[in-house]
Amino acid sequence: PPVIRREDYQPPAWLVPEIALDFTLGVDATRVVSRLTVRRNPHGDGAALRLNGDNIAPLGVKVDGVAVNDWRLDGADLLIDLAGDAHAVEVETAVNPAANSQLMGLYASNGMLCTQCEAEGFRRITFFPDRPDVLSTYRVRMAGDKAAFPILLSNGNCVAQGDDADGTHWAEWHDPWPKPCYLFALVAGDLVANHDSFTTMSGRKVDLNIWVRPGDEARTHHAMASLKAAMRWDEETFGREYDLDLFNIVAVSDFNMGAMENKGLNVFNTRYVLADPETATDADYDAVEGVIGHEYFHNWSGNRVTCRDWFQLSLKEGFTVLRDQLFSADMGSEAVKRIEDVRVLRSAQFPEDSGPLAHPIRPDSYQEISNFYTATVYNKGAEVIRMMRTMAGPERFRQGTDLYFARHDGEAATCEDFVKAIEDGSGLDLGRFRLWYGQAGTPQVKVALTHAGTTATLALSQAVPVTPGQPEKQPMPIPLRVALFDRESGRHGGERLIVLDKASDSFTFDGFSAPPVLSINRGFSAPVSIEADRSNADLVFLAAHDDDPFARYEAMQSLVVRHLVAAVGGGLSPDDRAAGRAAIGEAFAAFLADGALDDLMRGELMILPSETYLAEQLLVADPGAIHAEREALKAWLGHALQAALIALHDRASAVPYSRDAAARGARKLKTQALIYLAAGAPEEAARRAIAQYRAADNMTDRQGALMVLCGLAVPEREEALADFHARYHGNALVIDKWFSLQAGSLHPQVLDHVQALAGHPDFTMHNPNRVRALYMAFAVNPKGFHVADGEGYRIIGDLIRRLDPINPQTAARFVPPLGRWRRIEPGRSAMMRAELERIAAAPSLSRDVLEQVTKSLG
Ligand code: DPP
Ligand code: ZN
Repeated sequence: PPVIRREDYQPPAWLVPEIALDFTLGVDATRVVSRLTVRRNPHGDGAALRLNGDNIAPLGVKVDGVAVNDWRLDGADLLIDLAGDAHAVEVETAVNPAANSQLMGLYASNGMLCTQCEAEGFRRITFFPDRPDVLSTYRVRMAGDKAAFPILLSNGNCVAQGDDADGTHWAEWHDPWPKPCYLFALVAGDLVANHDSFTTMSGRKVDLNIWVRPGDEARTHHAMASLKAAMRWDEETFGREYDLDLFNIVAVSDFNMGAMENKGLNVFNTRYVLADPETATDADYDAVEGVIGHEYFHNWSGNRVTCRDWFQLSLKEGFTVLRDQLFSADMGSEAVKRIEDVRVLRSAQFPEDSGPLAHPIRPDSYQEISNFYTATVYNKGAEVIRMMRTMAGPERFRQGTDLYFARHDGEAATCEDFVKAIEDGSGLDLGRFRLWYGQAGTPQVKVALTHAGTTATLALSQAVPVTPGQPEKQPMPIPLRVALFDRESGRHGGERLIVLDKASDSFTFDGFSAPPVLSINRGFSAPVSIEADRSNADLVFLAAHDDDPFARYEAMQSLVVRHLVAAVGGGLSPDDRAAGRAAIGEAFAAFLADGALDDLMRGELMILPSETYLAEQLLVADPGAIHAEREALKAWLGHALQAALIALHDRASAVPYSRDAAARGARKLKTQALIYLAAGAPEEAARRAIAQYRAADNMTDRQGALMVLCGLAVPEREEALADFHARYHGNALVIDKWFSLQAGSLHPQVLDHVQALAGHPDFTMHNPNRVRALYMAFAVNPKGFHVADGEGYRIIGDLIRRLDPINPQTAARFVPPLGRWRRIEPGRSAMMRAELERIAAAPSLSRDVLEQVTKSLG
């Protein structure tokens, strides 16, 4: 497949200021007539009009009202030579939505029609310059059977509608805001809405609708509350007001992504809309709030200012992820949100950055753009912008974003435009900081603190690792929030922001008569990994005393990482092992008992570093050893702290259900306590888990109990699984949980379970949520995926080959776990590699899978 390069960017030869689309809807056949007003771009190269297509044929082409046949096809694209500088071009196509299993373009989902166009789906509907720097105003007419499609929606405002005598009806929509075609959307189906409204800061009333299948209305209230909160928050925090009189959200159960920010008509995966206490966990509620915010915030960061080309994807995604993170932090606990975001970064992005698919947040090339909707572009992209905000401070950062929106409103911009606007607006010098956009790899920062007289000296050095295609790296500016604690008082004299912008540097701190305790990268101010030589005693001190909640969590994590990495390496004497466990146990007991901590934060501190993150610490990891050592530590803690954990579980179980922070914290603790008890006192855990399951009046408690039972070989496991399936039969999102909990479990027979579930009548390869529920849960379950005989790799390899012809975009997402082979011990490594080779040898792979497999082997 051809490689697309950022440096080859050329402005479009033709612009399309207006498009009128006319749809005659049918589930098996939809006809599309597209009328384009095209104008030669004075900055273009004078070439023919290139209209991209994918899997469609031109049924008729007219230029200025006259049928022509001197068009030609270049691959899947339609080329038309045009003599003048402005023309009207009309093209007719037909598509079969029911046969569209890729879920890109126009497709059918449970009898309803809907679209997904980002990144390159519009070309599967009609011929068009499918690139984000071609912006048009849209007029959309659609007509179809009124019984099958009572609701007809598109972007912007509905300007006319009517019934025809033959049982069909039609609607016309107009979107006044010019947009690239990836933001086009159409939905037709039997839907009901939760209606509400929002009054903007300038007093305009906006109608809000959340459209779902009949019966699901009662589960839309949290999404609606989140939407209104997001609209208000964006006004208050970024000065951004909504710009249409109508905002529609539609929930669809067959969807590749989480959701899509189409102008005025967001289309959502049902899992990020539907929530009630009986069917959604607290984490699900948080995810709904976050994704509703994310897509809404795109209205400015993405839609009003869009991307020039797909290499600039992080321009809208990194920025919008940062915006949704700040929103969620303001809605709930800032400390817990930060910890959760870092946990995601470390378990999803760090491995990407150190593997064969590593790429900068602004990639230089791609074969299939769908493969670049990554944790790097999204989450590291957000971290990079967060660093600018940390260096500028929130007020000056806001001046930068105000300037960015003012300067580029209505444009297709670049990452460089963004950085320049932040630079000009905030007064920061971001010269070398731009390296963060171009260099892949997680910087490693080495830290040493020395003390002499009354001065403490912090010596820092950085190295950015080699990544594919980038053998040489330059040092980058790394902002680090630092505090030095006095050991006696347990306090520090103020935090300092230092910026390490060279390969190495040192910083001095005066006024310390004794060596202080170092707290560094507080709040995770930079997305780097820190190597600091700190004693267990210092880490225990910070875990108990640090006033930065992230640093407190981090001290606990470091204590555990250091212990487990040494244990896995075989370098722990029995005495060292006992001392390491004692230090961890001491820190654990201290925060379990700390009356000043809220329970949400306490629950966070209880979560051990993931096996993926532990593997990241090693050049070559043995997943079996990591799993065994981590489980052994859990068991030791569960046993040593049994009484405290039981008391915690009892206390938390007495708190009645509510959505407030205290009750959510109690629910989090219940599950965490059971996790440790399951490892250290399995019979006690099984008794408590089944009791919690039976008494549950909410999904958080029920799922937590079932998760723990799933990992235990006890009869209560089958009872609870059968009850859960019967109770929620027909509720797709909850049945997804039933699959995930089994595939992600610690049960010794997890492989057999996964193979049996693949043949379950509720399993289908055609629903991405269900595929991910079973197979992604399994692929990220080290116990199953890395089973020593390689069967886990075969399961994922087979899945990729079977799913690829159906849904290549989703299939390609399963390649990265196998792509880790270089960093895994030799026995497993060879089997992972062999599995990739088996996939590569399959006939006719999609571009999506081929790119990922080739790069993973390369
Ligand atoms: N819908 C995806 C997102 O919002 C892609 N834009 O991130
Ligand atoms: Zn997004």
